[in-house]
Amino acid sequence: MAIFTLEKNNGIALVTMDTPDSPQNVLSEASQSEYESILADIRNDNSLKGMVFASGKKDVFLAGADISIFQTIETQEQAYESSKLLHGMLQQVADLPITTVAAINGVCLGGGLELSLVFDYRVASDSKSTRIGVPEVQLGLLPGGGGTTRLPRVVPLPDALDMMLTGRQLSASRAKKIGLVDEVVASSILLDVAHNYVAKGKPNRKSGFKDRLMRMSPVRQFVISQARKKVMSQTKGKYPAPLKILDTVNRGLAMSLDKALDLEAKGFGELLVTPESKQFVNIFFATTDLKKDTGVDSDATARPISNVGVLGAGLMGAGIGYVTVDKAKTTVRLKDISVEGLAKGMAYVGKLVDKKLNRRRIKPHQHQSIMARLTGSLDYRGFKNSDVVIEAVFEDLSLKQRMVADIEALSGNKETIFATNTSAIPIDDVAATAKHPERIVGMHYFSPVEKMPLLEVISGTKTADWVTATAVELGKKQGKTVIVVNDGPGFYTTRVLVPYNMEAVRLVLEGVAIQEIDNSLESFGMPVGPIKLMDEVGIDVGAHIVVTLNQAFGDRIPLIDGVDKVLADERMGKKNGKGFYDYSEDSKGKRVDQSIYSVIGVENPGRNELSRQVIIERVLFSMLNEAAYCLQEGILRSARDGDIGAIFGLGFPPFTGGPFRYMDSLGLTEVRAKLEGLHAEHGQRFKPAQLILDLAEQSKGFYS
Ligand code: 3H9
Repeated sequence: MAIFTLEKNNGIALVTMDTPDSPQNVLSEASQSEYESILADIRNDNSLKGMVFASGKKDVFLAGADISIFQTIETQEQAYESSKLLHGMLQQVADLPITTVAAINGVCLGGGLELSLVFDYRVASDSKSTRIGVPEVQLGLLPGGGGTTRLPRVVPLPDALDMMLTGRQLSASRAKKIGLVDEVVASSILLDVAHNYVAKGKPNRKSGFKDRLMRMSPVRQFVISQARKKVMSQTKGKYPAPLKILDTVNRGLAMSLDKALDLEAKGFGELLVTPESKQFVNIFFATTDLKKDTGVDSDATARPISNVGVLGAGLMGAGIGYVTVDKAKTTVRLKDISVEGLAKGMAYVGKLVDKKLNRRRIKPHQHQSIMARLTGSLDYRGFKNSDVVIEAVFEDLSLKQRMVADIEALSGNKETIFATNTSAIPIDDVAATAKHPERIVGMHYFSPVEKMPLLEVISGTKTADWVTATAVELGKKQGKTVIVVNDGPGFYTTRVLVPYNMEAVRLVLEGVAIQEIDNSLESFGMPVGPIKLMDEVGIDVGAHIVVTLNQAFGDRIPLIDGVDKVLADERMGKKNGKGFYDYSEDSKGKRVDQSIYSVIGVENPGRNELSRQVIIERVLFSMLNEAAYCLQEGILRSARDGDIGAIFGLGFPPFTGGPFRYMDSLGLTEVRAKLEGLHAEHGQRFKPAQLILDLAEQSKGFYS
């Protein structure tokens, strides 16, 4: 079956792209020859006065170039050629003497937008699925199908840069506002309107004075340098793609279109072979895989969910409530023990929905229906019909167990799932007193829930597969990337964080300056350093988990007396304004609180001037080794889940591909040697996971 169909009517050619047996349209080798023969047909038909290009798919216009091809490209030259090839294909439309119109309905990304840029007109549907953007930067690439060249010639430079540097996807109305599309219409009339555009003939697009000024050297240089500053502060120069985009746009705007396209192809070639881009592509396919993963190995499926109960209206509970009413579009009953707590939680949800309205992401009637899905209560009224109840209360085992009993008593014959949102309490412990332990599951959300992309679902020893699958499905509907892990102290994300944080505290006790430790890990690519992170998460929370892990793993995760001293000084971190950092008005957490050193008995802080390399190795390898233990013990189902969990849950630098991909890139022999060295010098806590030793022995990696 063909990818493209061509119909001619009244002098207008309608080209429809509809890749058979695929949910997506992508530009691939398979589509190239068909595309060229259709264009040759159009070119040679003198009776035609126009061409309309549309998609036959309901929610997709064109998702860009086929990303899987990038995995087969080995050299810069091959990548350069693939960009040139696409340029050539698109130029054939640009060169047509007839009027051309792209009718955009559904996602129009990367090469999809680049294709539409060579058309005389772009008309888009107002459908929610119409999202227009150049997400190449998220693959460590630049838009190599004419994006860096044509986009800043079509829309104002700051808008073009914003799109290219963030990969932001615009709604049709936003695209219209910046001049990226000519008109936005209902999808039912999209094709008719597109056909009408042919009568307008070729447009005479002269850019306005402001746009021309923007492209002139001094103004352009200023805009670019401001953007570069922002990129550097956000990425610390760790990501080659945004910097290459800026350089290519800057130089390209001073060139003819042809020369600029060639420069773009060179930049694309350089980026595609970087290790960073390879890892981003791996992440793309890992997250795509996870979208299809039910989370269980059996063929158990998720049950439908209409009502969700949330226990506890604090920041966590309210956040869970919000993503459930907004994204999952499911009714939520939110319960708290105090009127104030409940009111605060409901207001929190309200504020987030208001924000969407104010930003015109939703219409007033949608605001109303989202809010109508949320009700609150101080008792269990309304919980009887819950399909899933998620508790988001304190980390207190007996409180959680009491809630399980309450819900079991209420639900009668209904098989209500009880999901516990805990970061470390084993699910089997919560289920220990339950009548139906098979209906207990862990759903570990990250704070703030509305922003953090990960959900770690924890399957207890007795959790039924349908329960795990339902929790996974609910998480996906809430917009989360979901990994499923097996039960154990700290599960996966918390467990790997503990040795990482503790090693950092140990360095402080050895006299290394706190700021230097945090700077070192940030220079590796972590979003915040480990000590700062402890302040953010709550030192009390961290300290509690260390004890749990120490009980489970003994010498491998030893206790540190420094943490007790911090707590004894009533320092819980950011939440009570006292921690390792100074939260006074003039510092606001930016500076280390120097008094912390005497609290933990460190004299002459900073006396130990370890190199960044040594600091990074000690702290990082604590995490890497623990991640390997989690895979070895079956806490993790796969290295893929470990990578995605660490990147989306802990901010592990995405350009490394995650802890497992990173270890693979170092080579397991190297990882083993490092760990053995650390083990010999610092003792049991660096004892290498057997899995690392085995893989190194077999000259294998986690993925190979
Ligand atoms: C580019 O265009 C470079 C040019 O500038 C220059 C070139 C020289 N390629 O995510 P889903 C597959 S770079 C290959 O579950 P959704 C996906 O793997 C490209 N495959 O659906 C999956 O396959 P499978 C710039 C792709 O509805 C299936 O489609 N474009 C591509 O949740 C369903 O995907 C992008 O970065 C692709 N381009 O989300 C867009 N796109 O079923 C990347 C999708 O076998 N794509 N697939 O596992 C996306 O963001 C989302 O997939 C999309 C749909 C929003 C389109």
